[in-house]
Amino acid sequence: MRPVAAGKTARMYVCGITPYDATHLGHAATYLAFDLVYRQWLDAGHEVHYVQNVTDIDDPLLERAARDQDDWVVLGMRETALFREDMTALRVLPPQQLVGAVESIPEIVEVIDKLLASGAAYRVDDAEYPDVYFDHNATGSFGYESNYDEPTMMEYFAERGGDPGRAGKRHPLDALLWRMAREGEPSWESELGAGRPGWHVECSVIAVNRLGFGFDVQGGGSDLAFPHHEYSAAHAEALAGDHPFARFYVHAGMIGLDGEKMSKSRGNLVFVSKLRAAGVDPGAMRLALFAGHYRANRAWTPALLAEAEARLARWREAVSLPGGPPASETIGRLRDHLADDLDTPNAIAAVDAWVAEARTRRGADVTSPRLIRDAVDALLGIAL
Ligand code: 5CA
Ligand code: ZN
Repeated sequence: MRPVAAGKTARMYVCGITPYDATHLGHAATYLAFDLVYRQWLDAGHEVHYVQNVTDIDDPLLERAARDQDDWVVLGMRETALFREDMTALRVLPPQQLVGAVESIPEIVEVIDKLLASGAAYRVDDAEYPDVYFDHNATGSFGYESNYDEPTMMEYFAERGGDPGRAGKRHPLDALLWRMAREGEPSWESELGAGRPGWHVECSVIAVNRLGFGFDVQGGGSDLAFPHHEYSAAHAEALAGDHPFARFYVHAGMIGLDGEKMSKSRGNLVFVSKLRAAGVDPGAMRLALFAGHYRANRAWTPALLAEAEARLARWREAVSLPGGPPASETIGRLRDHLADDLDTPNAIAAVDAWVAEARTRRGADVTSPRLIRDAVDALLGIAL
C-alpha cells in the first residue's frame, strides 16, 4: 500500500457478512486484517472513512431460513447483531457505515436502470423471468482485478454464486443484476419490475455512493477476488465510464480447519462467540490469527490458540513490571513491520524480543512498559 498525503481521508470498503450463521474465525481473520489497515492509517495521522455492507438478502440466507423454518429477516437481524457483538469483543474498530442490501435497493435499481440505458446491461431472452444481466465486456477491461484466465474465471464463477448455464444470456460470464420475482421469494417493487438485486451490484453501488469513485481500498477474503470484486468493479466502471473502481484490491487469505477452508457451507467452523463463551481472551484470538501473514492461507489449530494465550500472558506480565528496556526502538520496529504489508509475524517477534528482555533482565526505564502497552493497543488492537 502506498501512503497517501497526511491529513487526507483514506477511504476503505470491506465486504461484509451474509448473515445466515455466526461469525467464524475465517471471517474474524479477514476483518482483523482490515482493522490493522485502519489502525495503520490512524497512526499515520489520516482520517478514515470505512464502509461495510451486510448482504441481508441473498440465496444462502433464504436457503438457511427455509431449512430451519426461520424467517429470513429475523435470521439476518439475529446474525448481524451477533456479528457486531463479536467484532466489538475483538476490538475491531467499527465502520462508520454498515449498510444493508435491502435498505439500498432504491439506489441499486437506479444504477441498474442506467446500465440498461447505456447498453452495459440487458434482459435475458425469457418471457417468464426477464432477469437483468451485465455484459461482462462492457468496460473492455474486465479481468484486470483478479488477473485470471478464462477457464479459471469459468470455474470460480460457477463455484461462487454465478450461473454460467442460465439460458438466454449472451455470454456464460455475464452476471445477474436484477432477479425478477419468483413465487415464494421476497421481492421489491421497482421500475425494473418486482424483484431483488444480484450480489455484485450491491457492493458496487453501496461503496461508490458513500466513498466516491476511485476510493483507496476494496477489501475482503481471497475468495472474493473473483467473481465478486471483479464484477463490483466492472459495474461501477461501466456506469462511470472511468477506471479504476478502487486503487487497491486487498485480499486476506483463507483460514482453514482440518485441511479445508473454514466455510458455512462445509460446516467446519470455529465460532468467535463459542470461544468467547468458553472464556478465551479476544487478545489471544488476535495473536493467534496474527501469528501468520494476513495474505497466507493458514490453519486454525488448538495449539495455535494455546501458544497465543501463553504469549498474551507473557506480554501482560512484562508490561506490568515497574521498568523495562527502552521502548522506542521496539515501537519503531513494530510500526515498520506493520507498514510493510501488515507483517504481523515480525511485528509480534519485535514485541516478543522486548518482552523477553524485560522478563529476564528487567530494565531501568520506568516509562517503557506503559509505552509498549499503548503501542500494542493502538497498532495491534490488543489490550494488555
Ligand atoms: N456478503 C459477502 C461479501 S459482500 C460474503 O462473502 N459474506 S461471507 O459471510 O461469506 O464472508 C464474509 C467475509 O469473510 C468475506 O470477506 C469473506 O471473504 C471472508 N471469509 C469467508 N470465509 C473465510 C475464511 N475461511 N477465511 C478467511 N476469510 C473468510
Ligand atoms: Zn461484497
